[in-house]
Amino acid sequence: MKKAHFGGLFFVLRTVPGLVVFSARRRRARCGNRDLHPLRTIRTILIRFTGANNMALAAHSDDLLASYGDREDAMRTYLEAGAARAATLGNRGPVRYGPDGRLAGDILEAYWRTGFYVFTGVVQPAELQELEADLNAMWARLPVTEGADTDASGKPALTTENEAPTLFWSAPLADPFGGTDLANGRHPARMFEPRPASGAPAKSVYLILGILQFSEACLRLYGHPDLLRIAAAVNGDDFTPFNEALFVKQPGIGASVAWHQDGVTHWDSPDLDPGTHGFNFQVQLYGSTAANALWVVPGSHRHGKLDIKAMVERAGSDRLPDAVPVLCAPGDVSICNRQTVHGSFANASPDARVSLNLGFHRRRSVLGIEAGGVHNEVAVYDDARIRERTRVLGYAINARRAHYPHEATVNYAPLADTLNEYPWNDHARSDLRDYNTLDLSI
Ligand SMILES: O=C(O)CCC(=O)C(=O)O
Repeated sequence: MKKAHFGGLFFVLRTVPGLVVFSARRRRARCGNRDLHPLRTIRTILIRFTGANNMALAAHSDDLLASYGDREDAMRTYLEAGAARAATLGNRGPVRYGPDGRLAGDILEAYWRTGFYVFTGVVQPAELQELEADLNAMWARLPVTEGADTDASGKPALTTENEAPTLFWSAPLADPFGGTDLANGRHPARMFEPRPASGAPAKSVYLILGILQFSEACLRLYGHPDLLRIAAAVNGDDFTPFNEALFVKQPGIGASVAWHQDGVTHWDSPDLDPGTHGFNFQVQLYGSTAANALWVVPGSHRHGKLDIKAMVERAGSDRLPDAVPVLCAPGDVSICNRQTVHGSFANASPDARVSLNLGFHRRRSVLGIEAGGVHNEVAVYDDARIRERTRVLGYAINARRAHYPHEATVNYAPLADTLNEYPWNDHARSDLRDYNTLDLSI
């Protein structure tokens, strides 16, 4: 562990050899107060992706930092204040279990109080390296431009055979959803779009759905015993899948995700409670900083559907006053309640964020519900549909067991008697194609 002191705040950064090395350059002496800005002081000196979209861009020049224009000072103050508020919430630490083997009660209390929790050090460096290698290989196979059939090397691109929606593209530092009717209009206010550096690609991928079909390392993480135990503690032993996605916030390019609440179906239900629309894990490959993190308004999951447009208008900008960044080191895993008001700013910083989202629901929130339309077709989520979608978790658990035969295993109750029906083999690999058409999206 290494402690670095940035602009009056302590950030605890773990350094994973060969993956990511952070260095802090305190340039206040040279440049005065401007250097308090995390966008200026945190420098990623080794993040190397290769491939068609050039994930690293290697473009962490000061050009990026001019892009906030006259908002730069306000943004700097906001990022620092948000990180300081996050440090007071008491909702981070290693995964702990009680004597009964269930997730520790104080962790659950902190999650239900704030709407999110950061589990530190869940994914070990060796597994992170496998994840990075897989994602590098996948990234090199993306279509060379939006709609192209081939990757940068002229071979058929990763997604040419897919019918389900997979790749989401954005102009650099843009807000593709904010203020539009997309996704049921759930991103009602547009985020500030900083000016990208010259030379940024016209468009690049920032979100990949159905990610488990493209990466066995991601699939294996889906069956991680700690993740399954946390999901059982939050959503009950009979929890169900929701969807899985990869958010990529490339330095100087990554799109914003405008403030939103995720749920669709149950907002007007008399039975609505803070857990009704489930939660998402985010597994962090490179960690996150105030400048590139997911931000959450703590406690907002307890107040039903909120008027986000009015919140932004009251704030006078997209800098919601109470929001905090979900700060992570590489290998940390956060859970975020889908009913919280959450979002992320365009990544004008020099640091990449690569987050694997794994979403889960309570079975009773999903069973018998007619839903869909955001991630896939509208359908009734009956028992057969839930079982079919859950097979992906069966593959994940078996793929993980085969890869890590000495790891303690965990029982996922709904597959307790049928897990061996989902062996991880070539049939399973092809069965995953377009599995996300069956996502359980509520
Ligand atoms: O990671 C991000 O920037 C956005 C994530 C998000 O909106 C979500 O998990 O629902």
